[in-house]
Amino acid sequence: MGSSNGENRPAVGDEQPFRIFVGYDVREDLAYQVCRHSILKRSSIPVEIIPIKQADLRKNGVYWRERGQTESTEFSFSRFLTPYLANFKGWAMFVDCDFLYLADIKELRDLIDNKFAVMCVHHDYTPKETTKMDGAVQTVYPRKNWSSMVLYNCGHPKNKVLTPEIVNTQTGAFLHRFQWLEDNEIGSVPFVWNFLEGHNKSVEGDLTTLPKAIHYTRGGPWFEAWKNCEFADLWLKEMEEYNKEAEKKSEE
Ligand SMILES: [Mn+2]
Repeated sequence: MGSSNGENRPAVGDEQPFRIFVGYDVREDLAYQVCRHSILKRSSIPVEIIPIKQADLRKNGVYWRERGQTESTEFSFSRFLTPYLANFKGWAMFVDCDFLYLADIKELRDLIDNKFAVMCVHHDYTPKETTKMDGAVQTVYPRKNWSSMVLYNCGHPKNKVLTPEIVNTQTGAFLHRFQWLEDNEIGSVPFVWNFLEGHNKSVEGDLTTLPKAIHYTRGGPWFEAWKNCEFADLWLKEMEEYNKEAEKKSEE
């Protein structure tokens, strides 16, 4: 099992799949399918991919909050049910559906350190100016985009806070800024695991800055308006592969 020898490694049995909860939105089914495909295809460890579907959560009585105007996706808040859905045991990952994986998820899982309650990319969104035009304020807030890909230490006592009751009633600021945690309980992973299309850049000649997971946070090629965005070709290639395999399966 790799070269890791730290005693902070999680107690993950080889046979237990790594659980990945993916935010699902009915308008972006294809994005979800392609994201899932990109993880499974490159993974050298067993993984279980579980879509977080709001309709199912509502049916099961674990999600009941009304949809607010600031919610851009169906999983804006339900994502924080990840530790609950993982039975508050072991580690599990949450990721938006607008990600494309280019690397083995094992590399990310191997970064897990039990001393943290969560781990994520610490994006720095300090704005140069807040643009105010016709009363429209650019939404810039601390820890923006941190919650889009999170490794949750589901068994960590601090994460017990994330009950359905709390997830359904707490503010966006409380949840998205991880306010149930102290700063030193939030571990950091390299930005290449949440490489923001249109924001992050690779440095020429520096292989450590090449994206391992592209986040089409502004919108991806599955939307007409974004079909020419950066890295669109990579996503479209993955989509073609997914389509071919789905077609083959339906013929069987
Ligand atoms: Mn996103």
